[in-house]
Formats: sequence, C-alpha cells, structure tokens
Amino acid sequence: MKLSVSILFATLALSSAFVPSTGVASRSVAMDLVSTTEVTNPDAFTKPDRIIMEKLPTVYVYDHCPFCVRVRVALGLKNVKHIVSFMANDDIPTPTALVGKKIAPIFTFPEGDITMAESMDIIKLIDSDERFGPTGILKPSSGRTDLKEWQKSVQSTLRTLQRPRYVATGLLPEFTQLDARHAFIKGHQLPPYDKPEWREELAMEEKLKIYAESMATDPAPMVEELNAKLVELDDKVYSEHYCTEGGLSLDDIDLWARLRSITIIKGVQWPAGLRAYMENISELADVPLYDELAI
Ligand SMILES: N[C@@H](CCC(=O)N[C@@H](CS)C(=O)NCC(=O)O)C(=O)O
Repeated sequence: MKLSVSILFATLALSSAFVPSTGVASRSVAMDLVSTTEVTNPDAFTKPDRIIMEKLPTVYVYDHCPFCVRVRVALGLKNVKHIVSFMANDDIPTPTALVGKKIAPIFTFPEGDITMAESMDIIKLIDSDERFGPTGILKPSSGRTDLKEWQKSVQSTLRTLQRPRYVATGLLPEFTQLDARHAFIKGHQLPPYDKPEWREELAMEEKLKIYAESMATDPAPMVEELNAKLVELDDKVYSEHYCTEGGLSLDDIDLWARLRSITIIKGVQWPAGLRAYMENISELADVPLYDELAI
C-alpha cells in the first residue's frame, strides 16, 4: 500500500460506531490533530450532508450478499438515511411481489415511485438523482483488471471458508431460521462441486453433511493461503481510503463489498494497510464488518 496515514489510529474506529461520521477529513478531533495528510489530500472523500427524506428509501438485502453490500455502501457514502430490510433466505413472496423474482438487492424509493433490482443500476440512480444529495460523488470504475483477477484467484478458497460460516453463525438475519439456512445450503455449492452437480446430483442430506464436514475441518491451511493472498492484494490497494489512485470509486464499492465477507472467517491476518482500508470504509459507509461474529 503506497499511502500510509492513519494506521496508528485505527482503534478510533471502535468508538466511532457511536458518533455520526461526517467525512474523512473531519472524522474526529483526534483525527484532525494527527492526520494532516488527509486534510491536504485533494482526493480525500468528503461525505455530503445527511439526507433524511420523509418517506425513507428501503434496500431489501441478505446481509452476506456482496451485491447488497454495494448498495448499502453507496447509500452510506451518500449519507442517505434508509431502511435496510433483511429478507429471510427462503423468502420468495417478498422479492417476487417487488420485482417478480427471488433476488437481492432490491431498492424501493416511495417518493419517486421506484422499485428496482441490479446493484450497479441502483447505485447509478442514487448517484445521479439530486434527491439523494450531490451527484457524481463516486468516481467511475477504473476498468482495472488486476483487482478482478485477484478476486477470481480467491473465489474457490472464499466459497469454501465463507459459505459454511455464513449459515453456521446462526446470527445473520437472513439465516435466523432453519428453513432459511437449508434454502441457502440447497442452492450454494461448496468446492469442488460445481453448481449443476450440486443442484442436480446431491441429495439434501449429502449437502448438509458436506457443510457440516467443512465446518469441522481445520481451516488453518486455507487461512494461511488466504493470508498470503491478502498480502498480494495489499500491494494493489492504493491507500487506506480507496483502492485506485484518484479517490473513492466504484472500484471500492465492488472490492470492499467482497472483502467484507472475509471478516466472517476467524484468524485471518490482514496486512495493516488493508485492514485500515476495511475499517475506514466500514466507518464511512456505516456498514459493519463481521469481526464480532467471526468463526
Ligand atoms: N447482478 C445482480 C446480482 C444479484 C444476485 O445475484 N443476488 C443473489 C444474492 S447474493 C441472489 O439474490 N440470488 C438469488 C437467490 O438467492 O435465490 C446485482 O448486481 O444486483
């Protein structure tokens, strides 16, 4: 990571859960005193004023869903008060009534009579419509392929580690009840199975057994592998505040949403700069990491 600013003060994020976050440069008195680089950084992200509409927009989500996290981060960065409605993972009627099929995220905006799916379309709308505050505050995607390639390179490892943990915590809102956990397991393969094999060739009892065995397996070797991949990623992430030179962009919306899921895995060692990146965007967007639930 090239820019090193506030890692020494990462612990501030702990207390910041209790105070409104009004922008990187004015996050707290302590931060102002120690973090002069931020104040002079022309690319620093300034969070706009809080927007509280009479009828709040709602985003229907699953907590673990990275596409849903993208929208939550965008609304958080735009400082738009909104309702986060967590659907159960086996709830078909709610999304179907809204957009005709089981999908998340779904965004509803009563003032504009808007109901829509597709995370990037939703984000495009909220960053181009003045009712959601100053427009164009999220820089466009850079088109970088290295971040996408990195994500692809860890896909199998992350599926193996994350998927059983999402359901095993029993604490994610979409998995509060057994039916919902089973619906997820039914549809989400664990490596080395591919989706068609998982869907068509395995009985439910077999799937449950594979998930249980996966949780019972020592994760240490895979976590080691992941730790090394995070060191690799740390070099690709430009600063503790955004991943691509020039400022906070849709690259961050995509990358951070994916990385957040990793925090469900206990014992991962984050390089200091990357960890600060995770905490900074978590605080700025008001979307929590999973640290307290990690298993
Ligand atoms: N392209 C969509 C993808 C959304 C998506 O695949 N969401 C998953 C959850 S992570 C989903 O709802 N899958 C259907 C299901 O769970 O039944 C977007 O970016 O919003």
